[in-house]
Amino acid sequence: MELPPRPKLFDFHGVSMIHHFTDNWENIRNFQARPDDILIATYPKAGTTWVSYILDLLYFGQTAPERQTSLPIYERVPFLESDFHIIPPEPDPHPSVHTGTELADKLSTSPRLIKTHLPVQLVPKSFWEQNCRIVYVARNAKDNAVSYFHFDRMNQAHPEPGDWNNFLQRFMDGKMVFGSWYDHVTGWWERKQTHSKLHYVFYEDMVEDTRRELDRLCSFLGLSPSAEEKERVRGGVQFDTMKKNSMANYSTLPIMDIKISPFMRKGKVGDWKNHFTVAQSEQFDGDYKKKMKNTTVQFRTVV
Ligand code: PPS
Repeated sequence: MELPPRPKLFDFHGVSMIHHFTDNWENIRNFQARPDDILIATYPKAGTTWVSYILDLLYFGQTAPERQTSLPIYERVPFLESDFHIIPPEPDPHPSVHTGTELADKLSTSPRLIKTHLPVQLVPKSFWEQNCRIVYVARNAKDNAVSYFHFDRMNQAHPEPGDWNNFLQRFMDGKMVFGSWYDHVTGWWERKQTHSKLHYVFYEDMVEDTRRELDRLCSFLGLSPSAEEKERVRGGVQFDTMKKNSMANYSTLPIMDIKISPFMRKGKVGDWKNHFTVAQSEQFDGDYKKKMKNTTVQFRTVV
């Protein structure tokens, strides 16, 4: 398959974006959320797929086991702002196009699980009007940057990452697809203070104690699975299990070259130490303090 050229970043309402996530904007802006929809929101590479898989198993693991072998995660949990045709148009006179909004509209599950990387101010207003539950996952900036760097190497749909040093500078400048990490995690943190149905999860907490975070998630969602069921979910979402699972590891998307870097790459806290030089780390920390001085959100870079 011939791959399209790498896209360019541009400013979209003050956020760096690429056209794949803005071309369908009218439909995104006017998207009609339902009261029982669950929005999974993250900055890219913070643990979206992990939490998506957890929620999918919690809701549908027992009632629809065939999903587990036949439906990739990106079809179970539509990516709201994506206009990629992840399912190739059918060779018939009425080819189907599957943008994130179309996939979400076609979902027959209840609840619908929907993924977004949008910063809080760009989320379609119907999610707030319908008072939907939202799970926001945040990951420490250093590991998030490293994961994003490797993702941009393997994902033809994103701009070229360049070398690590330049990429890190761009990350600090907020010139990334979906904008500034700093604005994203703090914007959602502020919203949590007023939107009671927002559960803010840290990737580091999930790595440290998945059972505890599963319990917290269930309590937020109002679910009470049996102990066996919870263990089944926990087993299914362990890093090594998901890495081997072709329905979860994005090996079925041609736009991503998992030979360059796997989507399920390391799944660790602290891998940044293998990438940052001492000088880069010091510069990053100094800049971080300035950018994060007005927020109470705290991250851990080791567990
Ligand atoms: S995306 O493209 O934004 O949706 O990516 P996202 O799913 O948010 O993030 C991918 C990173 O999450 C790691 N991951 C996991 N870590 C631990 N356990 C499990 N089960 C798990 N599933 C996904 C994945 O490996 C990416 O992180 P890195 O550091 O690159 O390995």
